[in-house]
Amino acid sequence: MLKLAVVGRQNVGKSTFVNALAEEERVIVSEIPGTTRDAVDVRFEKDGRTCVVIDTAGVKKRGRVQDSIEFYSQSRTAQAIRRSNVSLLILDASAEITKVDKQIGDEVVSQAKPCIIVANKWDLSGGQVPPSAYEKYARDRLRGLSYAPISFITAKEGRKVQATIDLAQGLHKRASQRVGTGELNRALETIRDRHLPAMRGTKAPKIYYATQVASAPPTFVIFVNDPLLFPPDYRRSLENRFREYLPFEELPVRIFLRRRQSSPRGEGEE
Ligand SMILES: Nc1nc2c(ncn2[C@@H]2O[C@H](COP(=O)(O)OP(=O)(O)OP(=O)(O)O)[C@@H](O)[C@H]2O)c(=O)[nH]1
Ligand SMILES: [Mg+2]
Repeated sequence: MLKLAVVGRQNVGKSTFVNALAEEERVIVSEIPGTTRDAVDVRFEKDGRTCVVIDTAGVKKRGRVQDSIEFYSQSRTAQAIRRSNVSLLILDASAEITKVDKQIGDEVVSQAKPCIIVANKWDLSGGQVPPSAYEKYARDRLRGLSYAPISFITAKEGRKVQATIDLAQGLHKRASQRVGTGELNRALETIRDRHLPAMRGTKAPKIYYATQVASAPPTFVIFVNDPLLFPPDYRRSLENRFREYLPFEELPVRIFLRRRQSSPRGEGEE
């Protein structure tokens, strides 16, 4: 079942989005920041399928002394993300992307959740801002979420709301799938042949084979001669290659490197 966490800072239009989705007024919307006080599960049927959307209280900018309401909304947001299978990070496209937006994005990344960056209030741009320019800006600000697709919506008019849900449904479905060992290791061979990390000292890094150990998020173990020969930036690039060469485009993937003396399948040997 699709379970969406609708997260973001105050007043960006989260509750408006939830109502547009449910096609009725299920939660309170107002121009006053801090309208939603607690996370609520809104359950509805879509195309004969049950779907749950978690509307959350907007996260407020952190004060110098954090008050209990701020702390509460942050931890409730983290909790909603945990309970979801896809998170929707709602942004107000007519305003700057702030530190709070980034913090919430980082929470999504650390939980390795499929995510859509939702640029809401697109009507207010009045056709002046090309989507590609906004996307560039958002990607620059939300570095960790590089895997997440962006959707431009006007929740108030229900525009692109359905398309966003269809996208979420697709992400959820693909995040739950497993690839066969054959396909996985063919992709790994290509990656290994094209992009090996540079040699460190005298020892050459070697990649033997991989196995998928979990889905949602897709999680892999790659057996190598020595994990220490694979620096963090190479590990990140491996994640990008996995998205590129396997059907995990636009999804978070987790990769663990594990030591193995040599490949039992005889691969990766000179
Ligand atoms: N122009 C425009 N205004 C919007 C849009 N979506 C929401 N709004 C307005 O933005 C204000 C805040 O909307 P809410 O849905 O209450 O925002 P929220 O994110 O749930 O806010 P909190 O619950 O306080 O965190 C309201 O005045 C909405 O009418 C949109 O697509 N375009
Ligand atoms: Mg709200």
